[in-house]
Amino acid sequence: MTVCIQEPGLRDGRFITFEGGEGAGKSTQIRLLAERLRQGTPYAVRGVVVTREPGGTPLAEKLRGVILSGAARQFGPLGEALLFSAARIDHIDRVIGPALRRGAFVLCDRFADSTRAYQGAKGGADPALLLAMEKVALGKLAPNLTFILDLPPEVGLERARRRRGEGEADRFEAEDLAFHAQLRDKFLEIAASEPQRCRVIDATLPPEIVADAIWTTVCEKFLKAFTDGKKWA
Ligand code: T5A
Repeated sequence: MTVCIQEPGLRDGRFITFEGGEGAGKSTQIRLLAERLRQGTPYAVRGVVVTREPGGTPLAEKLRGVILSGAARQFGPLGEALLFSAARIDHIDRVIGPALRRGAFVLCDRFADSTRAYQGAKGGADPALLLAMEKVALGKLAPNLTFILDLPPEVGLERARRRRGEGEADRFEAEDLAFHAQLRDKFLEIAASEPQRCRVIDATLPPEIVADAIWTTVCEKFLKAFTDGKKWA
């Protein structure tokens, strides 16, 4: 199963994850970045794969349904973390690993940092156990870049509430404000502890401004040689 980012076949692929609290704008930003990457960068040819967690494969999407319905809540945070990890292993095996080997750009809506933050929040699962589980699930795979879309939890929850209208809050949206405030702290802690990998983006700004900040970082990190030789709109 283990995917090794140092394998020659994986060298050209790029794995970018988007993290943050509820309603932070991850899906919106992934859509905008994918559009830009598909418009004439080398990745228009190599492929831009948009995917999400929990989910991304038929089996992982089934687990998503179970987890977000709240049916697995009785297992506790560690049990839920095991389910997220099982879904992640399938996702890496069937979608992320093969796409990176093809040299594609993989944009993933949430990944392992969400397990660290959500299942570790508010006296949840032991962080050391979560990290051990992460090592088992990921092997040597790690995102090349992680955007942490940061905003006050009240703002994100209100966006999520407005979007779902009359629909019910899911398993995690329904947690109290203290839980969501801890999530924000945990994501910022992860960013501070891994500054090479993580970029914190102010997600309260309008979507186009957030998209420009993300694009600038992606160009600097991955498209420098290409942008230097070409004029970009
Ligand atoms: N989870 C997940 C775990 O507990 N552990 C794990 O290991 C993993 C992988 C997934 C849930 O599972 C949990 C975390 C989550 O609770 P989900 O439905 O995928 O559930 O939930 P989210 O990932 O939180 O996705 P959302 O769809 O709620 O939020 P997004 O994708 O961050 O936000 P987006 O782009 O859909 O935007 C939300 C609304 O805000 C507007 C959009 O138009 C939309 O209406 N918006 C903005 N408004 C103003 N300014 C901006 N800059 C805006 N950007 C977007």
